[in-house]
Amino acid sequence: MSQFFGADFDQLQSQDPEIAAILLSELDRQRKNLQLIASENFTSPAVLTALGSTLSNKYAEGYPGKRYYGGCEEVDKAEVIGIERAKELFGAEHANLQPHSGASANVAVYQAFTKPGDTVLAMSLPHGGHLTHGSKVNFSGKWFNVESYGVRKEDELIDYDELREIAKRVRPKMICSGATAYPRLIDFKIIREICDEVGAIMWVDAAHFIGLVAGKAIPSPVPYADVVSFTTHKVLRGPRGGMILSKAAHAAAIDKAVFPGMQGGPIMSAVAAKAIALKECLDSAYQDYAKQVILNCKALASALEKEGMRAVSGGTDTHLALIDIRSTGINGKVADERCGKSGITLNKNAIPYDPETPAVTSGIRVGTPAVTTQGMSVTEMPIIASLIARAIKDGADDAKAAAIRSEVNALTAKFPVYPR
Ligand code: DSN
Repeated sequence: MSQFFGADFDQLQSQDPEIAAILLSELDRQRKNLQLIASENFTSPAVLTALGSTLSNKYAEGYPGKRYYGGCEEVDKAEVIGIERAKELFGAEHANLQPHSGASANVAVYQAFTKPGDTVLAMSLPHGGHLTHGSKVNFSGKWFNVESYGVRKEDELIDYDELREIAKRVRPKMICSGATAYPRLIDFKIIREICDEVGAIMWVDAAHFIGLVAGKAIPSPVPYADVVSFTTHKVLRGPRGGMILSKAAHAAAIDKAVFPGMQGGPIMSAVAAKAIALKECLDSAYQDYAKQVILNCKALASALEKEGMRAVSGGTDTHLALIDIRSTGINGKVADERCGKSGITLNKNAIPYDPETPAVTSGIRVGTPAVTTQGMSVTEMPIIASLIARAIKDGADDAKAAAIRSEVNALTAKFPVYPR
């Protein structure tokens, strides 16, 4: 049976040893290094099985029961199950599991609620937003008039008074909240009020934190928002992909915007994998996991502060921390490189009001979804913080980087990933 699920690795090795070797060495990299990229995780073997299944062969343009191709009986069942699980998990009125990615989901949101040239208000990218929230190099910034709000300089928290003032001035069609590098909770009640005051659609891009919502570890935007878009592969721990939740009143607009508005055939292996991940999230063990992700991140941020670095906004309420590393005398780009050489995978990241360019930055972003999946707890966070601090300081030296890397390997060996 295994060959039907893409699991016949021996066959791949004899057919295409070059690619087989890459699959193995990537598995090795994921097992041995510390994975601290806040938007990554280790999905379950069950999810990987669906991704590598024959569902990948099926064209299924349209929606369950209304497809443009025959032979969709089986994939229809998977999509219906996934939609029902998403609605149950998030208490949502409508769910669309077809977007190929978070960025694709966001294209659909723009298409459902706006026309090119309309004004949209979103968090500025340098303060933690996302490319699809109006960056000039992205379709959003090219086709829409995107105005931005940001965080206050004093406390690095979203300035809701400023947000309201800008909204009243620019009268946006849609207000987007959600970010990729904002470590704090967002007040969705205030944002709903502002949207109502100016007649804007409330869009939450929950890609980063939706897994924490699924695990009931932080408040949900779903009761407040008209539409919530997200990726399924971050804390949520599903396959790489996107999803959209909305109020029932917007269901037809969202579905039309995804297909035929923005995509052709959905990737049905990914849709089935999303359904599996949603079932996993409905389990109480996932709720424990989501809470542990936050506890670990708080512990990591505070341990990095003890190592002499500064957590932006003074800490975190979520799965990620943004660390201002200027005290080390090393910029984000060099820190990222030195950590990589030492077996620690993280990313350089701009901090609010960063004096450096986005390619250099004064910060790093760290996240705990992956290390928590592999079973690490608050006990390991000071060890990780010390390894990061040493890598930033000494990682230029090959021998010192190798020594740190072997300590990283010893630590990760105690928490094996995909042990089989
Ligand atoms: N690339 C994602 C992240 O790392 O935050 C956002 O899309």
